[in-house]
Amino acid sequence: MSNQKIDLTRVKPYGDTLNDGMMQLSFTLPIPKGVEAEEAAKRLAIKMGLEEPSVVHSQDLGVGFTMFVVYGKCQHTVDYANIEVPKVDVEVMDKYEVEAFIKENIKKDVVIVGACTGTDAHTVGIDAIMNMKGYDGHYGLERYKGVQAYNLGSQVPNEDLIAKAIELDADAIIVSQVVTQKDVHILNLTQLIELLEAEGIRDKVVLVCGGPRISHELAKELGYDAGFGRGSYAEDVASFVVNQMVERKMV
Ligand code: B12
Repeated sequence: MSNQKIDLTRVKPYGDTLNDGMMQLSFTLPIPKGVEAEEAAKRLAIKMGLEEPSVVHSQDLGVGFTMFVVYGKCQHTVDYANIEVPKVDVEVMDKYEVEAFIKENIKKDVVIVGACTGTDAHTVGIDAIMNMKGYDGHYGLERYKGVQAYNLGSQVPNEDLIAKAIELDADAIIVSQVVTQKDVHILNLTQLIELLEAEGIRDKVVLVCGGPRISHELAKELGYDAGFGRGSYAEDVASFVVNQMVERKMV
């Protein structure tokens, strides 16, 4: 494999040999487990563009539903060479570099207020970014010298988040949205922007959102300064906030 040149304009899945197209997928159908169910799964895989599909596992889910794992050959390729994805444009500093940056360039504590808003009850994402112990070996904002981090928790109405930000004279508001069913995240995030504009403080804060299905592109479209997705850490958002404060002369 290593001797073969990879054409980045036409990449396809790899199983045993380069470009063999082998891939695996799993899904559930609302039908009872059996040979007919496996045949249905195979036919569906063919319609999805897989050649020579085989059902390598099927599991009765107990209520007339069956989960399948199917292996097959993908016929399609993708042009990787010409993909451009909008990304947060900042050099990420580690915790200590952020602390030094604040001391040198901002010369006051940076106040960051965060919450998971609306009906969304998922606290783990915002805790990962803000809480003292952080996430995956990366300390959260509460641990940063020169940062005053206020984590309001989950199911926080946008009005309460704004009221707290005004009370604390926050430099940044950071919002977590994990549930995206029926586009509830779009509604929540849009409402926050509208309320901030109505209060006349949208431009006075660095406004950031994050969550597993949030992209920088979506965040910008909605009127946020940046968006952070899966695998983000406190230093990513901290680096962005402090740089923005300096760029926008908020210090
Ligand atoms: C734990 C969990 C719960 C717990 C939450 C407990 C708690 N205290 O948080 C409970 C059981 C309460 C729960 C409830 C529900 N859940 Co739930 N839950 C999960 C689960 C298994 C893990 C989420 C998690 O903790 N991830 C770990 C954290 C660290 O990851 P993260 O959130 O992505 O955060 C990272 C990044 O996204 C980013 N980030 C996140 N926020 C922010 C914010 C900022 C500012 C920044 C910079 C970065 C950032 O940084 C973090 C660290 O890298 C997921 C499935 C999954 N495996 O993801 C489903 C999941 C999120 N839940 C789901 C659903 C549907 C629900 C319910 C609606 C179920 C129901 N029908 O009742 C309810 C909703 C309740 C509500 N009102 O919100 C769906 C959402 C589907 C969708 N597309 O919207 C998921 C994806 C499960 C699924 N596959 O269906 N859930």
